[in-house]
Amino acid sequence: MSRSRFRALVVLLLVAALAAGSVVVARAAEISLTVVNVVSPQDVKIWEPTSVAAKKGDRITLRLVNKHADEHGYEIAAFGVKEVVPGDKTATVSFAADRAGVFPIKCHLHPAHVAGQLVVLE
Ligand SMILES: [Cu+2]
Repeated sequence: MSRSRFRALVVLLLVAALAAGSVVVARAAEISLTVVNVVSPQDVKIWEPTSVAAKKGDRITLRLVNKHADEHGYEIAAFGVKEVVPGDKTATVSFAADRAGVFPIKCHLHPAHVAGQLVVLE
């Protein structure tokens, strides 16, 4: 193999390695979830599922379905999510889970309404 051909081959392999490397870069996942407002067996109004898990960097979209006649709130204060869902209506919230931790989810209109937590893994 001539010197110039060898050089061309090395450059080609480098470009291929770089291209392959760019494919390996992790891409943030999209999480879409329907959260329904129900009454628990303990007769407490809750959002179900109560807890949402994600990985840092995920984009989360939650479809909030309020099955009750009265309005309820859905708040994840740490991510600026604060939605009031009117009775028998649906609302959608979307945000980026850009930091890891455990963050409370609650109905900000009725503190007695047990909600849950958003768990964002590193
Ligand atoms: Cu409520």
